[in-house]
Amino acid sequence: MIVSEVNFDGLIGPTHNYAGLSRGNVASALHAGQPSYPRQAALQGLEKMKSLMDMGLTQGVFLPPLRPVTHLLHHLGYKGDDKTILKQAAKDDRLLFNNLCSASSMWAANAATVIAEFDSHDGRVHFITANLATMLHRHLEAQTTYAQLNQIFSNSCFFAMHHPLPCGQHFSDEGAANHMRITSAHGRTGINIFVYGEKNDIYPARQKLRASQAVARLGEVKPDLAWFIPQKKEAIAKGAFHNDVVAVANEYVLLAHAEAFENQGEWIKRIAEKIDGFIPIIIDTITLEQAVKSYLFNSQIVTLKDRTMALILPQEVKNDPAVWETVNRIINGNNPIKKAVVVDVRESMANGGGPACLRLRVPLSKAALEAVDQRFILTPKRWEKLYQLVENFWPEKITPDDLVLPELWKTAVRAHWALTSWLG
Ligand code: SUG
Repeated sequence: MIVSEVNFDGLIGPTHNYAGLSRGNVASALHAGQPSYPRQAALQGLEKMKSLMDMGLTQGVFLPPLRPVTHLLHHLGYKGDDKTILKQAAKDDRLLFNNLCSASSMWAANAATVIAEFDSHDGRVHFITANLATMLHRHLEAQTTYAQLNQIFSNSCFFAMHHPLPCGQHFSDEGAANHMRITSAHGRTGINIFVYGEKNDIYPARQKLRASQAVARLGEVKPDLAWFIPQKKEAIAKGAFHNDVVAVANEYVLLAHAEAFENQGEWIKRIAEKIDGFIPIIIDTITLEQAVKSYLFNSQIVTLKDRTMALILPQEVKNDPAVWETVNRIINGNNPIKKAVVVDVRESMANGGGPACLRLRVPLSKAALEAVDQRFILTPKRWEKLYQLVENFWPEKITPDDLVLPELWKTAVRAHWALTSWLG
């Protein structure tokens, strides 16, 4: 059966800003309070999508929910119309207000965990919506993400949709950013590796073991195909708040920092015993700090039509000669990765989101792809329209002071309506 992997990228929303909301995310803390450039951010994301389309890959898109979001304020006892309660919240509690404005749904790797049809008991693709319970601004995404996934993958012959897990410290789940599928080919059975964080005194471990176990159960992953691997504490302490900051897999290739997992050597050995032709590329030529700064491991690895693979890297990998040398060593090494494509996603990177964070990968057979709502699959024409729409409706620049201005909220509403009509 022909199966390919479709990347669904989160379109970066018009309120993209730097509020320093993510403890443990070095870039988010570093850029807190700086001006952001939402239009440029969204165009950078769209250019990345176009690079993949130009390589002959199918590319999907998720649309951002409206921000600032107001339903939480009603829930918290605020009364009045949207403008009134937003003004009041901005005055009363600026931190709460900032959470309402975040455009964090752009990081689609945290939208859900996706289980391929070959690995699940019922032969369907399962989507387990992430609860993102550790951080409020991210948790606010969960319900709209669930609704959007239901809309795009509504055909229940092919797709099974799951609500976010209950919240609370035991069930924090951040989706595909902590899940890797290793398989001899996209269309075959694979091992599902769930990477979780153990108790850590410095930063929160954002993916909990119990959550990963529940995700595997809900996705009906065959028991011998669900493996649970602890993330190295040191990696979390150095800023690897998700596994995809230090490791990425594609089919039978694993690219990982040497300090990504606890007992790494043992796990690699076990994967090699299970997967024919497994190629681990373990990097010890750069430190964890260099990995977190450059986001080398937050690259996308994609399989091209000729079965070679390409690395889609953030331009920051070029800033550090040791990292760039490592990239060249990978490309020239004895493995299928033959091409490095450097993309500019600087606006997202400044909040800790590289190329891989911006997309949710979905392995789809030809029939399953046809069952997807095609309005969310980009064609050159649809891409062009979306690009124009961002140019026309997204604000150029946002400073922290702008965030509380009703004029900005109006701009966000106008952009939202423009997107809705684009969707038809
Ligand atoms: O959850 N940053 C996101 C970045 C998510 C990256 N995703 C993956 N690694 N898959 C986060 O930490 C910062 C928002 C702010 O500070 O304004 C933020 O939420």
